[in-house]
Amino acid sequence: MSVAMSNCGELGWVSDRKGYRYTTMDPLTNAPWPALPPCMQQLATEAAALCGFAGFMPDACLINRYAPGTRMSLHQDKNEQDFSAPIVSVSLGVDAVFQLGGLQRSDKPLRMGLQHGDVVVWGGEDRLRFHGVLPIKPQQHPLTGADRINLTFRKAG
Ligand code: MD6
Ligand code: FE
Repeated sequence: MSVAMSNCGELGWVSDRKGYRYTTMDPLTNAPWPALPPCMQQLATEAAALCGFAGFMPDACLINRYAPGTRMSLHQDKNEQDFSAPIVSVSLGVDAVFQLGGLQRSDKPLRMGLQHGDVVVWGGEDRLRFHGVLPIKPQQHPLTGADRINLTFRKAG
């Protein structure tokens, strides 16, 4: 099972034969990614500031849809240019269990439940921690049905 992905903002994250990278165009439409809605940019900037990262200006928002059974294995987010900017993650829809690990893949992760509306910010010395999502359990949410939507705001370029 894999996560369905799209993007909004100036840059979008794509994975293809050439590997993982950020592009200014959606390869499925050959058009620029849709603009980041101002209210969402503001939410990401305010959440980052509350966590000590003033002036966070995301240029990319990854949109991930997790169907039941879908997981994301432990990984680091390291395709961005500037690791001094945090990552802001907004969870919508059904519940998930987030794993927050250390700087080595082998470090034992802690588990955190994430519910509709939860926001996680990681940055500074924690920016490159391994993280992931356990398989989504079958459940229903009034707004998203069986799915979980995750938005991650980044300064990619
Ligand atoms: C989450 N998402 O879904 C965390 N990373 O709660 C991620 O860590 C993530 O959704 C890289 C690319 C897409 C993602
Ligand atoms: Fe990630």
